[in-house]
Amino acid sequence: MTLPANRPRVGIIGAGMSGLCMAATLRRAGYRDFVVYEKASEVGGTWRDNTYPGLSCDVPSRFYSYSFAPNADWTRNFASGEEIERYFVRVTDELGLREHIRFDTELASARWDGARYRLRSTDGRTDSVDVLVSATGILREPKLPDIPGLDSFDGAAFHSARWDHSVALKGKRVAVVGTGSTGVQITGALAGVAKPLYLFQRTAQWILPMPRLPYSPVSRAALKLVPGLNKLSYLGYQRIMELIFGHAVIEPGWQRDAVSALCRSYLRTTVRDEELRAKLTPPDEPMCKRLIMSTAFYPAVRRRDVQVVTDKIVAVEPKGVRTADGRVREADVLVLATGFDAHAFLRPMELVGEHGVTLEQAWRDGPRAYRTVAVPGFPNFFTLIGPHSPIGNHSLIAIAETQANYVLRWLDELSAGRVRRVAPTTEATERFNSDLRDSMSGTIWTSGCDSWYLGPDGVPELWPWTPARHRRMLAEPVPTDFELA
Ligand code: NA7
Repeated sequence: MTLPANRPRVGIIGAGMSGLCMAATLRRAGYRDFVVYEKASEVGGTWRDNTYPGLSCDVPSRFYSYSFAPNADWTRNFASGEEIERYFVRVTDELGLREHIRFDTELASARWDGARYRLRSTDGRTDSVDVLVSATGILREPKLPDIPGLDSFDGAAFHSARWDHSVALKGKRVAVVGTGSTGVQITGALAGVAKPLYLFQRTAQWILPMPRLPYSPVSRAALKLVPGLNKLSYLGYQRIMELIFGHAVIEPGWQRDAVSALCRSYLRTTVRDEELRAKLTPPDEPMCKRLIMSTAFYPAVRRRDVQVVTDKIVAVEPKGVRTADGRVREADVLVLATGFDAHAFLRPMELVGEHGVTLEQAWRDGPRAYRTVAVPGFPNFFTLIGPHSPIGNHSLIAIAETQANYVLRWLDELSAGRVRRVAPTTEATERFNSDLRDSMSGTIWTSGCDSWYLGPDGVPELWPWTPARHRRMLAEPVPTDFELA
């Protein structure tokens, strides 16, 4: 029986990079009945929340853009956080997405009632949708370190994703905890501003020298004049990223050797002081943790007014940070660049699927999705940048686009009335996850290090194949992998 054509009403959770991607994909395909629920009062997600000094993206800007919304105006090869946030605001307005966004609306729950999802926001408002798309991002929930005495600090203390811009930094004693991408960028920006700057490093990180270079007005004008150049540049960067990093992280080969050699020689040639170099030499392989790109960090930590502290932090005290050697580094400002809970997914929101089973229950043993985009037992529910998406040093925008287009394929099926309810089978999901696990062993992430890439069971929650394989896998839905009604 063919059901009457009926465009489903779609709910999207989050107006960050991937939520906007889904919204734009729907609008471009002619869908109008969709709502984006956004807990804040502006778009941008992690790019709205993170405003720390030195913030920039580690994916080239011409590739870290929606393919359908090229930006000839990028001012640098690696755009600053502020510029990226402006880009998302502009795309939102230019593509007419703002009218679909319900700002200041945090969803508390979504419950499948057998036909639709009943939604409730934290302030008690209700709504219902036929299809629900989670676009809640991965770097959303700041992770505070478990350091005794954190609350006792007399000065200003904040997480890097909640930067307090009212706090003056010039000439102040600043302590930064954490040497991930964030701590490294902050150090590069605050060296010479803070006096002194203490960088508390638990584990050294490999750094790839990637200079941030401005684009000339001429090249920007050329890209505006000839839009094809923008496309060419996008494709060029995509090819390079996929050829180098796409392979380096998943299998041994010249790409891995080249990145590794470059990181090692950069450290050797840039940090001549042996004691400092020993401190900065990571115990693991380059790319085991997410690779950091910077040319500002090593020059920063070579300064006399910047100190890399490797003694274990034992407590924060009113005057500063105490380390295991008994020393207290006194500070006026304490910055916690300690990362995010990358496994929060929709939490704290509650999602209830068939038979009253919550996503929390379904994911008791760790997040498992069908091909990164759907979950058995949760009909008409899709995830963007969900579990095992190919996020390792790749453009998340490109990944989100692939996934949004996949969701669109199912929406078209629903619209045409060919199906009303779509959920992947447990069997297909398990098969996919078992293949994933079997393929993890050659990846660099299993070479022995701790990072936000690893799940609670120590298995990387990443994609062990090439980004191209992800695109191919999601190019067409496989109906036999689904329970359709
Ligand atoms: P990351 O990459 O998770 O880095 C967090 C850093 O904080 C890392 O150096 C941690 O050391 C350190 N950390 C965490 N807890 C503690 C405690 N208790 N004591 C000392 N040091 C601690 O987060 P970022 O914000 O830098 O980057 C996240 C992503 O954003 C990044 O990968 C890019 O994709 C953009 P550890 O290495 O665990 O020893």
